[in-house]
Amino acid sequence: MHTTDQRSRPRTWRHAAYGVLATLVGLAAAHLVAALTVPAASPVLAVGSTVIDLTPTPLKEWAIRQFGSADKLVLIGSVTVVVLLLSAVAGIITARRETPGLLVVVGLAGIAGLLAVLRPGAGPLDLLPALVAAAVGATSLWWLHRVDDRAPTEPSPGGDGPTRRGVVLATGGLAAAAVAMGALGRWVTSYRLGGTDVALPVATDPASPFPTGLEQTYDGITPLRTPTGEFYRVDTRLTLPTVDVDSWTLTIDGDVDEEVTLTFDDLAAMDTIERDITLTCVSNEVGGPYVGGARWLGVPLADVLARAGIDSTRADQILSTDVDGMTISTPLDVALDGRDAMIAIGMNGGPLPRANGFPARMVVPGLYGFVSACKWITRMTLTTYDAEQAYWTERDWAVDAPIKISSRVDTPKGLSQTPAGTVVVGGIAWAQGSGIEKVEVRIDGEAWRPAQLGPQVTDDYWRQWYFEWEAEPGQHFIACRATNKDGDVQTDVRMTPFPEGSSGLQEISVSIT
Ligand SMILES: Nc1nc2c(c(=O)[nH]1)N[C@H]1C(S)=C(S)[C@@H](COP(=O)(O)O)O[C@H]1N2
Ligand SMILES: [Mo]
Repeated sequence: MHTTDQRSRPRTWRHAAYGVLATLVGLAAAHLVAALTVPAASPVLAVGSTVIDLTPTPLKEWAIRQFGSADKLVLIGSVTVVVLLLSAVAGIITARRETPGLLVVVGLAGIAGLLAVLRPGAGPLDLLPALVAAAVGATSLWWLHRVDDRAPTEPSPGGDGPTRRGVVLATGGLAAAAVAMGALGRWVTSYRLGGTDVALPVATDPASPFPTGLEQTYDGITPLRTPTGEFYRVDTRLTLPTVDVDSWTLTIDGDVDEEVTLTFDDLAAMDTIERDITLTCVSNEVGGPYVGGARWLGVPLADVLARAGIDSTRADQILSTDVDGMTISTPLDVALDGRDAMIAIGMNGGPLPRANGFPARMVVPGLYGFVSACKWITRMTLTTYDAEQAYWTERDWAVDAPIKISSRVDTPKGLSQTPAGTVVVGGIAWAQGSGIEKVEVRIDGEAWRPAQLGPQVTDDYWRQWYFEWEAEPGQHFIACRATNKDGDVQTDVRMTPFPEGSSGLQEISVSIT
């Protein structure tokens, strides 16, 4: 009795370990397959994000309070612990009755697969990683038991007879395979995502809940928030820089009390704000596409500059330099006038994409990007416009370039054909700093008529609008104009983008049939 007990306990532990190992191998294989197909369908991520979505808000808030930016890690970690416990049970069952034990592993993978295909926007391909997890996990467990069965029940005198060595080789080999596949999966994912894998802090000062945009109701209106991958990109580069975040730094020098250099972790540890801000390019023509709305996470610019001390500076310019030495100037007084200027490290809940400045960029609401939004920023030099000139200043562009009040017709498209009846004319308007008060529509040069406005996000954010037009057959002209909250009306005076931004009204022609 005594001897059986002593033998069966290690035996139980061993089989539990087989269950855990088999599941880890299955998960690693699935993660690798997901990395190559649909990263979000990786069982760990699919289950993890479902759990995060389903976590009641109070619990989520508690986790954020308790663990800060590690909250998601803790939630996913808890799920992993439960899964591994169940895998241990599967291992123990398999030792007694093979098929039911293996079915537990298949069942666990099945749940992950189900959650993966139930995620919004999922397709049949999202099932693949879970299938791989089931096949690899169950096969590994079955194989470990076969190898184990062949090992002697009593330890041989030397402790490692040939078949014991089989067990060691099998477990060691599978563990190594799991680590290798897991690492490869991570590498493939970060390679595909452009290596922008960083931990972001939870905003000290978060943005308000984001409202539902008009695009849900009216086809063709620009989405209230630009999807990250569709954000416009304007810069002087042919290829994107690959910045290693671990060695990246941001230096504040020039006319400061004391030059400082911050690492990404230094920045991320400071108080952060989260703000919805619409960026605009000075090169945007009337009606053009170089404008986008995003939720930015960053450190207030004033706090970053305060690290170096600028109380007694005589500078009037922040000269920002990017990883390759490209420079962008920003008027110091504008940047520090109380607006939400920041060094952004996050965009729409994730890190900055490489195209939009990973790992950090400047964002100054109300200024065109070319005098504010330095991407891949590495240095801010406090200096004067007399002493030093930035890239575009040397090319005679304006130095202080506030974004002009603008509006754009998104739908119907210019020169399109639309059947007569009620036609929804819709688009966006922006007047960063003041905010949009009114948008009006003019058909065929007649009186201006008010459009309906979409939800207000912030005064630094664009506003959607629409106008229901009873359209009669024929050729028609549609124009729009915006008014900001100070009562300033968008000008109809035509200006080219050079040197300080385009102006004028957009007027499109449509044919109603
Ligand atoms: N380093 C660097 N930053 C830059 C630029 C650039 O060429 N190089 N272009 C600027 C311009 S002109 C604009 S409009 C914005 C565009 O930002 P986005 O590409 O993220 O939309 O980035 C600004 N920041
Ligand atoms: Mo720009």
